Amino acid sequence: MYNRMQFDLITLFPEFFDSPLRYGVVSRALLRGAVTVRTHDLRGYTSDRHQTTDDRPYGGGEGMVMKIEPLYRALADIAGAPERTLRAGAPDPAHVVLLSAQGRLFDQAMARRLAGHRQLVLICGRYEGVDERVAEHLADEEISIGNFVLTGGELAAAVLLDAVARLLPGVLGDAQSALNESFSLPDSSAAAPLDCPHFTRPPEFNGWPVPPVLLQGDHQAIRDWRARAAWDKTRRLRPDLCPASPDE
Ligand code: 9D3
Repeated sequence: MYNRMQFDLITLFPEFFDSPLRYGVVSRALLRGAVTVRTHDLRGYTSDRHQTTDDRPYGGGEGMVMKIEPLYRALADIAGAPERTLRAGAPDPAHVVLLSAQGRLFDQAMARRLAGHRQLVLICGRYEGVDERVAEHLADEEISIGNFVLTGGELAAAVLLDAVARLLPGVLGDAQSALNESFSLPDSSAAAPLDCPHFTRPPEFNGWPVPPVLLQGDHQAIRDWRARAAWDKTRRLRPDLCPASPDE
């Protein structure tokens, strides 16, 4: 069968993930056993009466910082030796990701690499941040999903999980195979446009026509139109993905 993948989510809001896991391709992957997901309530790994998960920052300043001890205990429970250095010696170690606004930018190449692990542990931060010793000693890597400010790591973890799960063998049907698509080219530096625009019936709506070439059955003309339209739109909305024009 598939080499199924285990996700372990460490969070203060375990119920947060109920909805993202309930729909479409991801829910099917769960039903088919290609993916398993466990959520772990960080509060369950506190040891004080008040179940404290955060504390004031050393050196002063605004906001609270997520403490290392509950995260350490959660990792020990989920994946054995929490220290990255110790874990690295295990035969098939879990890969631990800290979601944080300071992390490396997530992209399709990272999703493909992460899909190669048997177990991914995702640490979702809250508050102003996470004690830096987590990134230094417990996590294998620190990932951000984009240059915008979220209120915590949960949404980012759900995004990462979605992007990775769909790449696992047997998750997508052949029809929507993840292989032949924009962003999953073997060499991301090779020039390639994003997907071309799509249309379906009716042929005209509200006075807005579908490009006539798509209705006429000339398959070479359709291929040519799609290639041009894909480049036109990519140039317009994603100039960062386009080869530099000769005059600049
Ligand atoms: C004073 C600066 N802080 C707030 C503006 C920094 C900050 C702290 C905590 C910014 C974001 C967060 C919470 N964000 C995440 O945990 C997070 C995140 C994100 O904010 N953007 C993109 N990816 C991610 S992954 C985790």
